[in-house]
Amino acid sequence: MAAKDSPTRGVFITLEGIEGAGKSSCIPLMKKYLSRHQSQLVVTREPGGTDLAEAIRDLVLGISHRDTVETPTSETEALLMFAARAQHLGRIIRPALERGDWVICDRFTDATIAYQGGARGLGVDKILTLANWVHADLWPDLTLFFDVSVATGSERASRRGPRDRIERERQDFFKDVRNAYLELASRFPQRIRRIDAERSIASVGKQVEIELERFIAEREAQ
Ligand code: Z5A
Repeated sequence: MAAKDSPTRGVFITLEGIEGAGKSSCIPLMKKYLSRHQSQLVVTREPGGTDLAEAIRDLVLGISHRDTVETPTSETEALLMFAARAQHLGRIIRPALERGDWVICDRFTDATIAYQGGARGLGVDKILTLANWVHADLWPDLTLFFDVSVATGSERASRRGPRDRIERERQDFFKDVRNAYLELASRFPQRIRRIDAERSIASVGKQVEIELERFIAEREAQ
């Protein structure tokens, strides 16, 4: 089922939140729900989604070279996120949407606005300049923002094993990230839907289904 205003374009859904918010845990449920409405689903993530973008992910998160690579400056971090994004858009996201597929992407430019623009202090304008260069014509149709307190997110993330370079940031950093997301959600209430991710997995899943149902009904009514 493609957008009515553009019969061949698919739908672009993104997931956002601080670390440990529970985004990734909801993807199987989303796939199951959306497959009732759309058979062609592409599930992907950022930074990453292609071999080159995954290599950039390893570099920027300090995964394979944890102790050997120098720490990127905030500007370098933002530019690497957009280098990975440009590749991901060109090789995976745009071709999928052009085929009419629906794309679920774990993080996108809202994450750069929240992490590098907000918490790293680069400001929203610099991030939007890069976004306008790389994807001025393409923003998500729907963003689910999984909102949890920093304490809950951190406790959940700690269950998963070793933390990457960004996950090892101080608690205040994640408070700034969360505040930036809350501001984005209040600025774009139509696109960004807040999920109360403090609740149980089952309850979060229910809220996600309600938001997807609402989104699909709104599209069909257009
Ligand atoms: N980053 C950036 O800085 N700029 C950018 O532009 C982009 C990214 C795109 C990697 O992202 C890092 O890159 C990320 C932001 C930065 N760093 N941080 N922080 P990522 O999305 O790949 O990694 P992540 O944010 O660290 O994902 P995450 O911690 O895996 O979060 P999650 O997917 O939201 O959580 P989860 O894996 O679904 O759940 C975590 C644990 O909690 C797991 O054990 C679950 O079973 C449990 N869980 C989940 N939901 C619940 C509920 N409701 N109740 C109880 N337990 C739960």
